[in-house]
Amino acid sequence: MRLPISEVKPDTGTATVIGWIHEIRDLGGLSFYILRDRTGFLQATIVKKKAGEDVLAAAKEASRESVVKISGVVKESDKAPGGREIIPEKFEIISKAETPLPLDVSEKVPAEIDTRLDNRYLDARRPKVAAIFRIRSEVTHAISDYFYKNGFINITTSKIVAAATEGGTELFPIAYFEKEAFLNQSPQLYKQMMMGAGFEKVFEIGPIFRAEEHNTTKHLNEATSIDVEVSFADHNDVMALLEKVINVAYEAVAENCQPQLDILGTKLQMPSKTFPKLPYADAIDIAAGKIDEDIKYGDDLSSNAERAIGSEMGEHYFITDWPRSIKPFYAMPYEDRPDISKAFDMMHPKMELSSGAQRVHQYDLLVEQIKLKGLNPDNFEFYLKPFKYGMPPHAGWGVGMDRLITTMLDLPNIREGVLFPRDRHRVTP
Ligand code: AMO
Repeated sequence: MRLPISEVKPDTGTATVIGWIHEIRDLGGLSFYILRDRTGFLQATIVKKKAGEDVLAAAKEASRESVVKISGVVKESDKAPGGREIIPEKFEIISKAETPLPLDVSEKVPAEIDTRLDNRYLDARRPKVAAIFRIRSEVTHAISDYFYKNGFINITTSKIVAAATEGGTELFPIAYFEKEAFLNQSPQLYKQMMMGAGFEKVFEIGPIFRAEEHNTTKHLNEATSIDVEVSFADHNDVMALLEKVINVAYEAVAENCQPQLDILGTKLQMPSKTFPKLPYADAIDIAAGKIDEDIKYGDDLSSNAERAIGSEMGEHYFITDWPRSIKPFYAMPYEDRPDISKAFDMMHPKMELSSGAQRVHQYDLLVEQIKLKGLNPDNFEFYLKPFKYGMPPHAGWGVGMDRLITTMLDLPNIREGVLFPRDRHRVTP
């Protein structure tokens, strides 16, 4: 029976392990094969004078990153990883790796991000890379778990759609028989329709597609969004939910991923329980005072402006009370200040993590706002119809999962936390 490497202990008889050869060191009469699986490292020590012919022949043939099966007695050894070593009685090559390797898994030779992404299967054998994805899995689990425990229904909405939600310029058109169709930018309209269906609290963790042309360290053309929508809630209610969800994610990683944080050398900066709320007008003032850019009320915030405000705030924070003119048609205006919407962004000091709002639930106002954006309400018929037949007040948000991981682990590039990133130049692997 194969033992995971972390479970290999000295003085428990003969053990069998299967793993990749991480490193080979040949010292003449003695050679060391460091085996690796996802649980850790194990040294196989071969004393050439004592080893059997078969073991010596297989060991000689084995190359780095080959998958091998080794059986033998495990002994204590203070110099070996984990304080033990295996003395092979059987040594079998299960899958031999060609040489040279496209990438050095043992990290002695650093590789460019493009080489790493081209060979992601090899790159992900590196403990640091594997640690990021183990943490991402934990975040997905913890957030989903929180939603399930709090009465949310997990929904899956279509990614092939006929209309834009977040503005028409960033859509990927697709060939869809005789019809015009696109990849969805956001589950926005669908999660709102499920409020019309009476589902009350929904969430979806899934892909969003944005045909953004810029190539940056925080934009992808395919991202993962954590979306929620809640009925009988306003913008303040869902901001409180968002604070909770971010805290849940960090707490789960702190509790369950310390070994991975150690591998990465990362110390988590735990977020506050509640985040300060900065009105948009004040955010503009801060940015205007700090950066050398012509910036005025009504402008969207550039990356420079976001960073300037972020360094002033120094922690997660909300930007609230956005001008209606720069937020999507579905954001609810204040009753007494119709030019300002009940929309918010949630920011990490380094970048935006989320947008959300209380939504318009009145049919006439929604049609008016669609028109104000220069869009044609006829294209939104499927979405508008539920608003005619009993739509509860509702609010929600979307968090970029990839950005959440990037900022949590202080990664230099969003691509580090995405298995197979899609950007302007990359559609493979
Ligand atoms: P928004 O367009 O702000 O809002 O997107 C929500 C969050 O998704 C992430 N995100 C991206 N991450 C990486 N690359 C991209 N190209 C990219 N685009 C977006 C960001 C962003 O904050 N429907 C609304 C949400 C809502 O109101 O519920 C929406 O899509 O972290």
